[in-house]
Amino acid sequence: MAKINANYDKLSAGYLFPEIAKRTRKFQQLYPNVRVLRLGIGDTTEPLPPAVIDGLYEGVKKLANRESYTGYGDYEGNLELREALKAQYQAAGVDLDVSEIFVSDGAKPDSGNIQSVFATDNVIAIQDPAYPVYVDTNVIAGRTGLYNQETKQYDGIIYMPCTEENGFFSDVPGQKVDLIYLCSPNNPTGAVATKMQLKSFVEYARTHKSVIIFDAAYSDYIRDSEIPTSIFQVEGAKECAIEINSFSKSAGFTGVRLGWSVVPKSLAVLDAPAGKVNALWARRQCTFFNGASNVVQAGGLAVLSPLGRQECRKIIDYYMENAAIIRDGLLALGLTVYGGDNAPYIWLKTPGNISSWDFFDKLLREANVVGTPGSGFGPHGEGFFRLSAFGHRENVEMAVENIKQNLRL
Ligand code: PGU
Repeated sequence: MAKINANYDKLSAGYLFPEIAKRTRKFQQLYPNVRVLRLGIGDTTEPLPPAVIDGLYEGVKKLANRESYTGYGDYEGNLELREALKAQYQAAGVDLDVSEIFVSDGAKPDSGNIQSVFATDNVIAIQDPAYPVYVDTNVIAGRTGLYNQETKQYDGIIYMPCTEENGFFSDVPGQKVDLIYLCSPNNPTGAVATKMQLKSFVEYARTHKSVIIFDAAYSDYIRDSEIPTSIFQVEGAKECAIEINSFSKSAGFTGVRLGWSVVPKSLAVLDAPAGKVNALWARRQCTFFNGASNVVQAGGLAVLSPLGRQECRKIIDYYMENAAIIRDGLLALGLTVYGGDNAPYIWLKTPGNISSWDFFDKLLREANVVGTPGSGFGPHGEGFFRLSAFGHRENVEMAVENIKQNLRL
């Protein structure tokens, strides 16, 4: 008789964003005439710029005749695209070989799948709060114990609390761990890691032969030139880190789907020669994944062209102006607000210490604005709330106005 993977039953709740969508639908059914303003999921809303559309068309046109038609591509991604990514890293002071770059269909699949090349008895450390994929995929893989209803933590995971006191970036773990998930600019807190902070993690990882999985999906939102856009800007990181990134937030590819991971050949792990993790990721990808869409990769190449970059930058600036509008509006109300400087997320403290989900209901009811409860990202997210800056300007402005006028504080 077939048995299910019982680890799924350990998951404490449904995936966060469908849960929010469900509650929003229910509200909308009750109040069909209310205009609900969505600042919940971090999903881009602006159309793709002309250079990128042209790139995608080029990809389509190549499929229209025999000479330029291509079917399955390289599992690791189109070489030209990997060369362009390599050049982008080079401009940021990071030298990579193209064989260290793996193109994928996004940072979510990569950040969820990467754990599969590591042993199940590795101890993992995760920022708390964090993008839920890191915890959930490790639960499903059997790398944790049960969910503890009291602590709201899974047994076996080392949580690194990200709090107001530490500026939402914790110190290195107090004990030895094997895999460390870091995200900067951070989802959900909007905090960024300084070079010194990343250096301390790189030193920790090299000492303990741990591997850092660094999610840089929002790197293009960094405004402060002192903040690293890649962990590989820290010396020694190529011996201890994997980096994951995406075209979703930098180029509006949330629905188009394209991302990449960097698995350095020099990554050192216990009992395996240098190059082993790179080889395992290549093996994993060519077994489970048939390469990113050729049309989409042509679009990705256009994103990385000088014109594409320029056009995408304008859209990022637009979202960052949204972030400033949200932040300033909430500050004017006297709320405690973080993030929004180097990230498209605003992280606010719920007024009157009410729970994150109570604030979700209150904000929806009183201001008709949908956001994301901080507790959905981990126990230290309780009492906080995330607002996304990825909306259309008029919706963002209306949301802030509604909050100002109608939220009862
Ligand atoms: N990594 C981080 C840190 C993210 O916040 C997100 C998206 C991704 C990866 C996904 O990148 P893709 O390249 O598009 O796969 N976070 C959004 C969307 C929610 C979701 O389920 O991915 C958010 O609102 O947190």
